[in-house]
Amino acid sequence: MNGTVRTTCPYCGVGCGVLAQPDGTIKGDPAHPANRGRLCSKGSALAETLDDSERLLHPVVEGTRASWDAALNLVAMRFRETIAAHGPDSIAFYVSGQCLTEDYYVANKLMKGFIGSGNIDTNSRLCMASSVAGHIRAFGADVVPGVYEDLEEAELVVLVGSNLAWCHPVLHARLQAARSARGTRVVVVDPRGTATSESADLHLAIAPGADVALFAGLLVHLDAAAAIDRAWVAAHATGLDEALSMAQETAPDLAHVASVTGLSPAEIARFYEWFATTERTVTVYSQGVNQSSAGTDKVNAILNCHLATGRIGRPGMGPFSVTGQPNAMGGREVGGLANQLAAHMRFDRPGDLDRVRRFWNAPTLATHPGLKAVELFEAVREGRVKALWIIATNPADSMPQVARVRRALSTCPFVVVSDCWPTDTTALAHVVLPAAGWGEKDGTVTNSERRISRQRRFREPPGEARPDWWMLAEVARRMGFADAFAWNSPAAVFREHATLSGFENGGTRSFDISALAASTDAEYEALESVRWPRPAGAAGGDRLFAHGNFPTADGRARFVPTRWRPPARLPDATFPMLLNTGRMRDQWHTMTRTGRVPRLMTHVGAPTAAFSPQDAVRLDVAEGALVRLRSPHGEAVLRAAITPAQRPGEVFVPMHWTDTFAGSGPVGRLVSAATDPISGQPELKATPVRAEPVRLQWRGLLLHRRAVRPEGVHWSRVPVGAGHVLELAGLEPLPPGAGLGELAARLLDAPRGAEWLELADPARRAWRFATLLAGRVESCLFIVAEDSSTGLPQGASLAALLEGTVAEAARSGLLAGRTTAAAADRTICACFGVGIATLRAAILGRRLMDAEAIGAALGAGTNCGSCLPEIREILRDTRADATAA
Ligand SMILES: Nc1nc2c(c(=O)[nH]1)N[C@H]1C(S)=C(S)[C@@H](COP(=O)(O)OP(=O)(O)OC[C@H]3O[C@@H](n4cnc5c(=O)[nH]c(N)nc54)[C@H](O)[C@@H]3O)O[C@H]1N2
Ligand SMILES: Nc1nc2c(c(=O)[nH]1)N[C@H]1C(S)=C(S)[C@@H](COP(=O)(O)OP(=O)(O)OC[C@H]3O[C@@H](n4cnc5c(=O)[nH]c(N)nc54)[C@H](O)[C@@H]3O)O[C@H]1N2
Ligand code: SF4
Ligand SMILES: [Mo]
Repeated sequence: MNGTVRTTCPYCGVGCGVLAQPDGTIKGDPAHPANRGRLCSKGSALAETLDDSERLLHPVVEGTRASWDAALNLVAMRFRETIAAHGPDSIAFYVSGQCLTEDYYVANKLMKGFIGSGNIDTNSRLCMASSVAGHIRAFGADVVPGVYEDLEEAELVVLVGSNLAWCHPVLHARLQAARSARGTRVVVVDPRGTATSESADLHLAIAPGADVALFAGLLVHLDAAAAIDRAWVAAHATGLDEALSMAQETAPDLAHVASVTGLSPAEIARFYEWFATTERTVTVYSQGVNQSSAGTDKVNAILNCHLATGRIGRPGMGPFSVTGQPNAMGGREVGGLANQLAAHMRFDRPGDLDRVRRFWNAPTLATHPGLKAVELFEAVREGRVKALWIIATNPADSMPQVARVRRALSTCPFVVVSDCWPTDTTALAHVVLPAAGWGEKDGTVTNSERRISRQRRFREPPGEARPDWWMLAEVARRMGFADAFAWNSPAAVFREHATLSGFENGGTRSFDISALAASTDAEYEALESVRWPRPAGAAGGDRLFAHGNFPTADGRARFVPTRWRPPARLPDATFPMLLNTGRMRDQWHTMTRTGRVPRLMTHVGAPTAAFSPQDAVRLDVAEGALVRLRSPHGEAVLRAAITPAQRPGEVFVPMHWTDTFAGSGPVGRLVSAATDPISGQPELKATPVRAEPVRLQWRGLLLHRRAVRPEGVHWSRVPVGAGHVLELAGLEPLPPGAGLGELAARLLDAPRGAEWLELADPARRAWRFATLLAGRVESCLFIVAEDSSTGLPQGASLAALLEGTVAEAARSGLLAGRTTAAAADRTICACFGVGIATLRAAILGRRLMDAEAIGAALGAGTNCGSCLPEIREILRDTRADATAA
């Protein structure tokens, strides 16, 4: 397509504007208010994800390619039959915060309005549900009152359960820029030390799950310090007394809060004092708050403190739930959660059901909420739900207790999955529908600050891939609902969605974008990003609630009494440690896109289990050693990473790796499915586990053209130029004699007729193998026994072996020589591709004294800045080494 196309990043909820340029490159949109030209490492690498080689290209039914017509007819027929035999609640959709608003609107309308069940839930249940529930309890609606500028205008920013530097990097960069300009104080509340806490003024390494106690204690302190804004509260809120007396019960004094949170009274007092005395305070919170069996109470404990001080909706102050996915917010607007209706209307509010029914002309509107994600997959497993459509999410990896979820999927009579790539979920589907992905479809997304931006198409979808809204509407038509699903473009869907938001609204619902309801196709195409609310005929898009006007019956906000309780499952003698899970800087969820980009795999290339040094000693594991983690739900073998950033008794494993990328599989194998009683959000950050060392017998490195998944060894893989490099770790002793050749043959998995090269060095307990086809390397294997006196080559240095052909004469050298190539340079700054060795050399060689000097010399850290904490650490270590030498 011609010209530069303005679109929006498909990853996190910051919602950065992106320019797709005609030469195929991607850069930040300087005119977009969310990022003003900046992008993080993931956004900067978007062009590298636009590779069609592994995409799903055609509908597939029971493993066989099918036409769209046949596949859609089958889906519609099976749904109709299932409804006829078992009723509407025997069908469910499981969708995603990565659907565009238009996709989401159509899915919700089909399920709630026309199939007539509430059974549509979304991966936002694992992500934002506690914030949604907390907002509704306090404000009467799911509204984030603040805007991004607040982080720049604040004097104190409190980050609770948020690793902003890695998970919302561009927003973090905006905060850091404001800090250098005006000295904003930053407090981080997180059990772990993170890239975010590294630069904070105060890091409260709180005991897992203790946030309610911390914020209840803060409410008590605000009262004692006379920091409560009594006039504002009297005018705009109710329930302070009840909330305060519950707070006094659950967090009576500093000593008590200290004992529950594991923090010192002095650090708690410092935080309380800063909060009480700083009017311009923003509290940002994310998954450390939401993904908890007390998630909703954590949210309300925070909101209580902002309501008490009247610090809401004014510049530089407010509670700020930052959304994870690019369209987490949009999904909440259309009613994508099982307990919402549509356009912020509710099952439990008089009049809403009738209103939606009339607007949609829906014969069989659902009258009660449907199943929430964890319950939903349980219902599938128990056979109550008999047909399921999964769209833009990978629950076989991302749900807790994934073994149960996979069992549910494999026993469900009819599973449809729409995705762009093959995943562990598509592997369990009866019908796989190829979805058009980012850059291939049109629609809108809403970011954390309620800003609606266009995603625009700039390339052709590969094969027969089609947008999700189209598939849904086609199935609806084939089920007999043609009139209600007659749109011919996403613009038409958007107009209906915008119209519904204003329908009989009259100021009762905050979510109102009726000003956009009459957008022509051309206006939709050109739509500049806008923040809601945008009611027809009125200004909008500002902060909300500064002057009350909450969307409750009496216009007042509610304080919610919250009592601290520990995580649902606590460590015991069998499972003595607590497993925490979360994100890494350069990976996105189950890695279907970022795991295919070599440079995004160089920051962290394999999953690890992070332990405190104390636990490492207790467990007798060294850095890089193998450990087995067990929970009541499953087990996994991982490499240990030892870091003082971990609290003793806790272990952290990233959520990203799946069976596609590592032998350990998804951490969801271990994670428990205990949920918050109000939001239904699972406790993904606190599962009791047991860790034990695993003796390593041999180590290996496998270079392969194909994405093989070896069995019987521990492995993880990274993509390199024309293939993959796998790190192997053998848990069984190396077999003697011919057994070793058999092991090698199994791992090398060579095509028929391949040439076999072998170089054994039994004295040093090292072996090398290669297979070639027509002079081209197919696979190489390097094995050293644990007691070997030699090492393995660097994985990255092997990539070149897959390029070109190897001449006859050079074949012996293939195994002997090339393997000692330069050590791989672990990437620190992904934006400019600067590695640790380059940084160290420059720090010493050019006498660079601070991060600014490094930025000026190498560019490193000057784009998104999310590597700055690591650059500062490397600077400190390198200079310390130099001084010591
Ligand atoms: N690089 C990257 N960025 C992403 C994503 C990604 O996959 N990769 N995903 C996006 C999505 S969907 C989401 S939801 C966001 C998530 O963004 P974040 O919520 O910032 O990310 P997490 O790493 O899941 O969790 C944040 C922190 O919560 C802490 N935590 C654990 N238990 C507790 C507790 O009891 N109390 C407190 N206070 N903290 C606790 C963890 O130690 C962790 O550091 O990131 C978005 N951005
Ligand atoms: N243990 C643990 N588990 C977690 C979390 C955690 O912190 N710890 N975090 C939870 C959270 S907050 C989240 S948000 C979830 C995320 O979990 P998932 O939603 O399962 O993760 P993704 O890998 O983002 O899956 C999105 C899928 O949609 C596909 N896709 C991309 N674009 C499109 C499109 O346009 N159409 C279609 N049809 N498909 C598309 C991708 O290829 C991918 O397979 O994980 C949750 N699970
Ligand atoms: S911060 Fe990074 S991942 Fe998030 S929207 Fe911006 S570029 Fe995309
Ligand atoms: Mo999320």
